[in-house]
Amino acid sequence: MLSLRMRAELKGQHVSGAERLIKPDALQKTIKELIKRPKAYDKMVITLERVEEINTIPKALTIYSYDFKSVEEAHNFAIKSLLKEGIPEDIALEALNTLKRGANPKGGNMRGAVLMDIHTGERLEPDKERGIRTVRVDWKDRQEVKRVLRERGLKKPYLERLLDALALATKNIHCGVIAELCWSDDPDYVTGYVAGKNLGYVRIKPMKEYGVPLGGRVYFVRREGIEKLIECLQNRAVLIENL
Ligand code: PML
Repeated sequence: MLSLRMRAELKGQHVSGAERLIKPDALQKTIKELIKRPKAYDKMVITLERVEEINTIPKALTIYSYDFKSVEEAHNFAIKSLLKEGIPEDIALEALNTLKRGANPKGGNMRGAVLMDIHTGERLEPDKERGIRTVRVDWKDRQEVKRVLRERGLKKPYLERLLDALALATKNIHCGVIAELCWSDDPDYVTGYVAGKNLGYVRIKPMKEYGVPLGGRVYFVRREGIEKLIECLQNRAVLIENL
């Protein structure tokens, strides 16, 4: 199999990224698809790697969706949900505030995720500007999963986004992340989610106001075994079989 990754920047800021795990004969078609994804960019990096060993996850996290009238209500719901997964309220609040102000200490977004200690709220990612990127994850049969989601009433262009985020969150929990908080850095996209083994994949709207370019991911983790967790997130290749 091949891991094909695309990331695009505009004026030094990350604007788009995607990954596919594919058979070599799907390479050209998939490159064409990925390079069309960013709306505007001045730099694009395509990475192609051969992957020898693939693990499979039989079932993705279950999807739930909730809409709220305001960001404040949505955030309160996110905090309550995270509490069910054992994340203390003050740590969940710290995570929300981190994404609100921009997780990169130099300003703006990070390319990867924040790793937040569930007990202390301390940030544990070794590089605080880059963060940790979950890569090497995809659907075994992307077209079939898309078809099923369409049947459930989910429409383009959000489908691809949901597909990618759900695959990523499923791998994160599989690797040992306790829970995740995310919303997009796309100013036109205000749906975010919290995820966890018990919670499933809980889509929440609106996690920010329209027009805000700040977003990202916080992974709630235990300090013990952090090296093994990072190794899994960054290196283990995983295909998800079903919704
Ligand atoms: C992103 O754009 O990277 C994050 C998308 C989060 C929500 C995806 C969804 O479920 O609609």
